[in-house]
Amino acid sequence: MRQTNFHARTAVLLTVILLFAIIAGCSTPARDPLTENWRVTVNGTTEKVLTIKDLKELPVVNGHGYCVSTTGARFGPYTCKGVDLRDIAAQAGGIQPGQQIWVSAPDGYLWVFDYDQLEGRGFITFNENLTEIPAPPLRIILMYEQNGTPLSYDDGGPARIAIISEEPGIVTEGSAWVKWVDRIEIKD
Ligand SMILES: Nc1nc2c(c(=O)[nH]1)N[C@H]1C(S)=C(S)[C@@H](COP(=O)(O)O)O[C@H]1N2
Ligand SMILES: [Mo]
Repeated sequence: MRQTNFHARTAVLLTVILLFAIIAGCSTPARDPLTENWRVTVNGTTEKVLTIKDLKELPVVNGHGYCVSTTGARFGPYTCKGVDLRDIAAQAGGIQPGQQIWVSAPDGYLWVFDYDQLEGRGFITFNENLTEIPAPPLRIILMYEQNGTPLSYDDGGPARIAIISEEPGIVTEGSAWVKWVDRIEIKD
């Protein structure tokens, strides 16, 4: 009898612990230290450091992105969500005609965008068969979501440059799609 009671209480206790574990597991979002510790420094006439939360509070831009590497491999098509690079520049004094934006990453990779490109002009674009086509209006964004999910590290996350258009099927050069962005500088 004593033994049975003991087993019954142990069973109840274990069930309660299990339930707590399940509830905790469901309500606590999966911690992602890489994203939590990520920062991007925006440097212009002033300097501002943004967290992923700060980035997500800036005006949201959605569009279609598709890129091709120098070896001809295509990545995409993706739906891309992020923040217009001009809105990020505005966090550090903004960008004037004639200025450039230098975007870099911890691996030392750097890509430069001129003012025209920030306005969506001056990019080389291709169709899906990699035939060069006239460019539709484009936008440069710092993307934090790809195909509706947070950008993974392998895809250049937490945040990566994407060149997007309203219409799908527009392929741009992959070299501009800077991965793991941690620094954005406005230069004369
Ligand atoms: N930080 C960083 N971003 C980068 C690169 C790099 O070496 N470092 N390579 C670029 C080049 S040349 C291409 S073609 C694409 C490749 O994208 P993928 O790695 O998603 O295939 O990323 C671009 N972004
Ligand atoms: Mo590339």
